[in-house]
Amino acid sequence: MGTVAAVMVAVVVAAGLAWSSSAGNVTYDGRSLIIGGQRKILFSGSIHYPRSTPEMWPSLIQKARAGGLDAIQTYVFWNVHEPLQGQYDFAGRYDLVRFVKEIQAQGLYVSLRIGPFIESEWKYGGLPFWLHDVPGIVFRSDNEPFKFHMQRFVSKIVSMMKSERLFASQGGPIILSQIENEYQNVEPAFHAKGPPYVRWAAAMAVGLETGVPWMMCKQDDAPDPVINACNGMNCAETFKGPNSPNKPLLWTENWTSMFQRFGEEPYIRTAEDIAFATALFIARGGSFVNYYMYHGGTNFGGFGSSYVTTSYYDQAPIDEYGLIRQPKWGHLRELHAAVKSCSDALLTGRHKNFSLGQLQEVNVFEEASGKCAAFLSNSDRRHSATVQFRNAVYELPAKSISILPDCHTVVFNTAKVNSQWRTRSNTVRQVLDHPERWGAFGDRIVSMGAAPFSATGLLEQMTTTKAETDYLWYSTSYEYRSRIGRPVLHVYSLGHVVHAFINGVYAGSSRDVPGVPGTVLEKEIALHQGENNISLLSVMVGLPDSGAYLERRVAGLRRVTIRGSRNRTEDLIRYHWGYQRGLWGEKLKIYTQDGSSKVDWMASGVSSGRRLTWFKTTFDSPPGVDPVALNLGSMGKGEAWVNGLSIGRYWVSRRTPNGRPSQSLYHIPRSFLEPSGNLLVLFEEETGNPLQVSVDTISVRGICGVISEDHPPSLFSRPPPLRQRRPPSVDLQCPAGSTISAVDFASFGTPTGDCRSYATGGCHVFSSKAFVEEACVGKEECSISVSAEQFGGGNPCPGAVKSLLVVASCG
Ligand SMILES: *[C@@H]1O[C@H](CO)[C@@H](O)[C@H](O)[C@H]1NC(C)=O
Ligand SMILES: *[C@@H]1O[C@H](CO)[C@@H](O)[C@H](O)[C@H]1NC(C)=O
Ligand SMILES: *[C@@H]1O[C@H](CO)[C@@H](O)[C@H](O)[C@H]1NC(C)=O
Ligand SMILES: *[C@@H]1O[C@H](CO)[C@@H](O)[C@H](O)[C@H]1NC(C)=O
Ligand SMILES: CC(=O)N[C@H]1CO[C@H](CO)[C@@H](O)[C@@H]1O
Repeated sequence: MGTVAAVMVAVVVAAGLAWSSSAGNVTYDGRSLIIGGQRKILFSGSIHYPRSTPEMWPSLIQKARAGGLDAIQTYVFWNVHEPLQGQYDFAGRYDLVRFVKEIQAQGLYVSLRIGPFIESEWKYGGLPFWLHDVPGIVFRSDNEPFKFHMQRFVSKIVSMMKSERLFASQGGPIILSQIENEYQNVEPAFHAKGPPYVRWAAAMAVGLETGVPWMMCKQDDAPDPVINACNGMNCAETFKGPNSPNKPLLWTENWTSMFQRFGEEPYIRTAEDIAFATALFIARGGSFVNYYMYHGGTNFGGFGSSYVTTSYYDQAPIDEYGLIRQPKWGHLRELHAAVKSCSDALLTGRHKNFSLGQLQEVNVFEEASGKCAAFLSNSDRRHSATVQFRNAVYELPAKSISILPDCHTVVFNTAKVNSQWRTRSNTVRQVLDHPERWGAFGDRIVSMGAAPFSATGLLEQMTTTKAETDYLWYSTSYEYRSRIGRPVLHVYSLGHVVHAFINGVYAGSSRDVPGVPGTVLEKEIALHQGENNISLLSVMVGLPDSGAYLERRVAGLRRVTIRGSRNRTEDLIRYHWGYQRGLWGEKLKIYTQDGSSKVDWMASGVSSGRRLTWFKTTFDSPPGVDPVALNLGSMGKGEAWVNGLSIGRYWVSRRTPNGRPSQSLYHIPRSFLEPSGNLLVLFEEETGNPLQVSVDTISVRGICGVISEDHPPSLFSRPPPLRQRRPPSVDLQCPAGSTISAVDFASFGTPTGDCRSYATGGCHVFSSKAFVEEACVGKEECSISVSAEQFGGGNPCPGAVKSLLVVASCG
């Protein structure tokens, strides 16, 4: 075995974080970005300003900084800034300058991905919908109208940043900007109009003279001097590399998880897997890694793209609520510190790699002075490996990389998680179960005669609503004659959901089937002889956000027929249809204080089970500072507002293959709340029951640590394990304001499993639990060394490598 931690290399935790105000002109070479004349290895994380609140920004950025990040990356969201052509909004959650300055205040850099096409699981990929109606426009191609508006917006953002002196060349924090986004994916569809657009976009951006480099991600032929960067899960393995030896290896999106659609389970990417991919990228010469997302946040309002849940990348190192997600956050923090301790060798040393076995490799960075850093990697996904490197023997767990900042001492292995684990839980603070405190208002079922406008045929939904609402009513009048037999209504829609009403009475709904475009409603209906009102509500769950020719996408009803049981089919496509954009309640803004007084709310309607009903109540803020969420587990599908602010779409009735809702808890930022009397309004499309809705708080209740005797000591344990041999320790810490209230499990010996599932093993010191209770209960944090002396001396199982596993609760 290599000398484990006999000499700990001084881990310059602070140096990695402190921003030596040396912002300055940014250039690059084949090794890295060069900021103010200095080469840098940079860790960056995506945080999107409209997906949180200005009140949350300082703490999110502070947690990112404490996690060892050097930079925050964000897209710029065109459609929130210019909702109507020429009318700009940079206030509140959309205050980009404030966000950038907040990052600057905390000493971090900014990577600004202007796009302005951003995808990002965001409505229309970030493009404002009015662009769709610009005559002759073809998005993202060599098309004058598109280029005109793109240049206008990009120039506006650049000049805004310049006038606030935010580019590094002006002493500000922005070190990198991005133009376009993953264009290569769609470029072939534009044929001859693709390549000139790429060249134009690059030249246009470079011409704005920001003094910092531009990059394009997923664009292998990014024109000089624009840097081509990689997005994906495993850039070390899949990326062909920069298209010039003078460009550095940058990774703009290393996915920490995956966004989630309604109907899907969360995607869990382990801390070990992310750390492996990142370490391999650095080992192979990478110099900039951005985690996508570092904090995902919330798709407030209707801004999530098709089917995307309101909660965005909750599995990131900082969760939706702004709480640190462990062990992901802590494991990456250790990785960053370990890599930073190799910075000199990485940036100035000669890079060589050798094979150490069939699936084992070492990457060495060695300076003439003798300074040396090494990354030992084992790509075998199943088996650990024993390798020899410079006269020492190292054990590498399956799919792992060990980092040796002095080419000798292992300070970090990507598969060995030393960070504490945490379990988040929700506590019900108030169930809104008093029927007398609720009011209900049934929205109008729009019949042809009541529709504000009409047209022949079925209109395209997005063009008709201007994408300002999810809802479009289609209604017509149908003359039924019983000789066609029992009627079956057939509706084919490219919207996401359809609700059908016949003569004002609910008749049925449809939603899409995963993997099949469009939704089909087929339902036997009851019709009167003679005239009948057919009212169909087409609902979109977000706009598309990707693909070529986005401007040509269509949605809404495409075909409506009534088929008689005697096989006569009547096509309603050519009928005269009445239309209403949005819901009556939306038009009155009844989710606001003012708007809510415009309708009569019925106390008795709360449990009527009527579809398309608005519900209203008030609630008090839970005391304390824990994040707040609305538990909508008893509802079906719709949208929720608190004090007039949309907290997003909900869709609880859409179950995952395991029968669970994809999302039941919906974040209410504390800044949306008053101490008491908060107006809560729900629009429910189905038959959800508001009397079981609760106001919950979210906190970390469970903590757990596990570590084995032969693990390198934590790079962050206190006091720091510098230059002295200390046994590794389990470090437990409850969130501020709470203490360790109970030890639920503790075993020193050979416990099996990890914090997800565990049991005592063949060797177990019986007093483990009592000992840990003594050391930890009542304290905010505690640290227990993994050594036999600590547990009463003696050696309970000679020869075995022992470990300590502790599971505790915070309260
Ligand atoms: C960047 O370079 C320009 C011209 O070379 C120079 O005027 C400016 O002072 C530099 N900025 C910084 C922050 O060093
Ligand atoms: C050296 O690294 C390159 C990629 O960076 C890789 O393709 C090659 O297999 C490595 N060589 C060895 C011997 O591991
Ligand atoms: C259809 O709707 C109109 C109002 O738009 C109403 O006057 C008429 O009675 C309705 N017909 C039926 C059969 O319900
Ligand atoms: C309607 O057509 C289907 C097949 O197209 C046939 O199976 C069915 O018997 C027909 N029904 C009547 C009432 O003619
Ligand atoms: C959703 C998606 O595109 N995932 C891809 C991310 O990248 C990895 C490899 O880099 C692919 O395997 C995934 O399919």
